[in-house]
Amino acid sequence: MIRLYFHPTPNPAKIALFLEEAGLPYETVPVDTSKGEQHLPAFRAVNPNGKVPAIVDTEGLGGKEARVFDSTAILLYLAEKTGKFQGTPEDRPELLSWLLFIASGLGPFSGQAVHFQFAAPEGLAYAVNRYRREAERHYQVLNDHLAGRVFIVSNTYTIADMSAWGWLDRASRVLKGSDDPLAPFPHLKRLFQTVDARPAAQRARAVGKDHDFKKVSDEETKRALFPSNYPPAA
Ligand SMILES: N[C@@H](CCC(=O)N[C@@H](CS)C(=O)NCC(=O)O)C(=O)O
Repeated sequence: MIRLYFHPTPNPAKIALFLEEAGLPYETVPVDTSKGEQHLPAFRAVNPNGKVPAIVDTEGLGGKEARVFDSTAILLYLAEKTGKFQGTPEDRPELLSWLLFIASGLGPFSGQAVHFQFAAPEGLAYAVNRYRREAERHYQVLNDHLAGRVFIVSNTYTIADMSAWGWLDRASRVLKGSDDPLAPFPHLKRLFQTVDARPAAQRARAVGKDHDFKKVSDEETKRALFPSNYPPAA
């Protein structure tokens, strides 16, 4: 059994997608990051970095319980465990390259673009411009790679596509104000639509719907999500 520590945000969504695609039995454990539940000691024992997603696999290697945190680590772990969605051994260099491109570039720049347009104080035009442009630049790199391809790696559906789907789903927030944010990136848009049309993607979207996650963004939320903006408690 796998326990998925979850909040309805892009990085956990990737793991929900994998679990639904692979048909692995799992239990969802809600972590309401707007209430600060990511900082509770019980969750920190699963992810010392205090972010979702994380998983506990009660039947890890040799039957030993294993925790895994960070969406890319989890995708690689689950792909290795199941032998699914990782392409062939020859695909490994491309798979790792694109996974890390998303993990260290497309994802974080998208996240910062959202932060500076929706959460930061107004008037930080330099930051908004920088993160939007960097998100767009990463979109362009992946878009160019996808010309003439169906999927990111070797025309096979892999964890790299799942990883991209999690963040491309938020393109309208990354490129705030655009009605069709992926239109300038037609190959990327096609990839997103191909993954999004899969039945497992629809099931992944339903994960956590039965939980009443906090929706309002108040002082508690800001302190929970951006603790480094506040001086440490005396
Ligand atoms: N590199 C991490 C990033 C995880 C991350 O930033 N998760 C967000 C949700 S998408 C989160 O937990 N935010 C709450 C917080 O930062 O306190 C991954 O890919 O899993």
